[in-house]
Amino acid sequence: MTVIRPDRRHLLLAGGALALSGCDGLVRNAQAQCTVKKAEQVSKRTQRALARDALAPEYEEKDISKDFRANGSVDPSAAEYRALKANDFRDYQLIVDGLVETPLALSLAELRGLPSRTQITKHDCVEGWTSIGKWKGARLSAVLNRARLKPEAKFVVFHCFDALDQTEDGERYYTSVDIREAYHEQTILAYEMNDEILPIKHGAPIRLRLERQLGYKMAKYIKRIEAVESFAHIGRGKGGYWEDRGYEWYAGI
Ligand SMILES: Nc1nc2c(c(=O)[nH]1)N[C@H]1C(S)=C(S)[C@@H](COP(=O)(O)O)O[C@H]1N2
Ligand SMILES: [Mo]
Repeated sequence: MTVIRPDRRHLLLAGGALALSGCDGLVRNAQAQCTVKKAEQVSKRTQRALARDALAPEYEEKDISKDFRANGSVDPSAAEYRALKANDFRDYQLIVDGLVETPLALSLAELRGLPSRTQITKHDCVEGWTSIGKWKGARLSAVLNRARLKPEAKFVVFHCFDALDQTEDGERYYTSVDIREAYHEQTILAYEMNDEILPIKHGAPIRLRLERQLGYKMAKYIKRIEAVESFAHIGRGKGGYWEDRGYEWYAGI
């Protein structure tokens, strides 16, 4: 009986365990090798997936910074924002649109009713300072599940109320993440900081928290979340206000 050696190159090219249906047709010895290879590939893929989805470190109450720094916009002057603020954000609605089956307009009460997460994490700004804070918010995954992303959606873009130059027609802050980051467990739309309603200077009524990237990815004053296939049509096309000015799009810490 001839033992057919599994073609290594073929196995590598197959790229994923699911594509490796070839094991079945092989004689026993080759089948065993094939199965081992399959298991190795699955474990490599799992390791990569775990590294990508790993949780950022979380801290204890005692670690919370006494004076969490505020940065960038700290009190948007846009008329639309000031009007909402004047009424304690009772009329605020988070718009979720773009490549979704069900566009949403969620009130703060609705956001508070969604599955939430609380996390004490370290914020790391590209300018070289860090602060530790406690955040509570709706899981972005819950919001996106409700809106039902279309299969073409690859990124979500956060459109904010503020312009850094504080003029009415100034370019508004925006940034974006891919769907995988959007679904990460620590990606939340925070409405509370240190057990209190999110303060204006930290992004009221809603700011993004994701904990494995730098501060500039964490949009404050979110007005609208847009699911897109590409961000070529937004701003200068690099996926964010600072990204358009030379910062990395993936700002891993
Ligand atoms: N809308 C908006 N979001 C923003 C910014 C901004 O100017 N506008 N600055 C970013 C930067 S550079 C940092 S470090 C954090 C600061 O968040 P904090 O004010 O809560 O510390 O917000 C980020 N998100
Ligand atoms: Mo920052």
